[in-house]
Amino acid sequence: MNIQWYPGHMAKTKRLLGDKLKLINVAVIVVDARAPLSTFNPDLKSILAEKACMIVLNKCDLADETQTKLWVEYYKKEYGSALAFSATQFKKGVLMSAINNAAAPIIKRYKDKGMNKTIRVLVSGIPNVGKSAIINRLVGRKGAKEGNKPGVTRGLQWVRLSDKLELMDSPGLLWPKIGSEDAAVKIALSGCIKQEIMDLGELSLKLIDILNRLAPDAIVKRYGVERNENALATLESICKKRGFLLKQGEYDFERGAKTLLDEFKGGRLGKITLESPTDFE
Ligand SMILES: Nc1nc2c(ncn2[C@@H]2O[C@H](COP(=O)(O)OP(=O)(O)OP(=O)(O)O)[C@@H](O)[C@H]2O)c(=O)[nH]1
Ligand SMILES: [Mg+2]
Repeated sequence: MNIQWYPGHMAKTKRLLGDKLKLINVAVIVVDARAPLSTFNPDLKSILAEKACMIVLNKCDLADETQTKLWVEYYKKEYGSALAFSATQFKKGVLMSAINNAAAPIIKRYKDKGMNKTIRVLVSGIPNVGKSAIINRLVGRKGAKEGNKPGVTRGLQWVRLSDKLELMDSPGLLWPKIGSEDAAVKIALSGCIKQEIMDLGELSLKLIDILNRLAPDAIVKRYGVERNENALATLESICKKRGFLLKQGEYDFERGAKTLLDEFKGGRLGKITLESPTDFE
């Protein structure tokens, strides 16, 4: 299953980010709370090695609460600062204070030197994790373009937050070769890879297998179908229940697959996290 996606604009963004790096004081790295490690871009670790970093597990409104807590602890140990957030459900307070905390020592250092400089905060991460939504939540207006598909933001963009702070929105960045298929599947299931390049039928069968393991009742509850270990049979039952039929009376698997994937991404199957820190021990 080929779900590698590294178009030219990502390579260009990586280059541009490298050029702008000396201007950045704080880096907010956004991951998807439903797959917090798989949606963390390892390239950013090296780019941002010397910066004050903070990991934001966004879309936590769609994730399992217990798992989110474990992941916040994991990232706190790893990077010092991490928090769960929802750009669509939370007020900006928790995130704002975390950014202010990260900025405070830098502001003080400038002040001690008699300088009154703007602190620049980069918001970075893979496509569609909610970077622009987070910026909009922080500034309280739609200063950055958002959209329910990956690859919306093109080019780096500064958005002023206050007289002291400036935020930089950046296009989602994947990396040239996603190591494991397991990670690629979770990235795809979180909506971070362009749909057009994927085999949605195959992806939906993988989702059914994962759900059978992690949340065995989710599909049964949502679609009123019988539990079945066979993914294809399950997809068929979903099509049957929803009346997804083609003219010749065959099942419209494509429509079934797309519906299942969209409803999972939209949180309609429940708050489900696809990986746990213990999976990686
Ligand atoms: N449920 C939920 N949806 C969110 C959250 N944050 C963002 N979204 C939605 O996720 C989609 C992507 O958000 P964007 O802010 O455009 O994501 P991005 O990371 O800037 O994406 P690119 O610019 O394409 O890299 C939009 O439809 C948002 O409304 C969240 O916390 N919870
Ligand atoms: Mg964006």
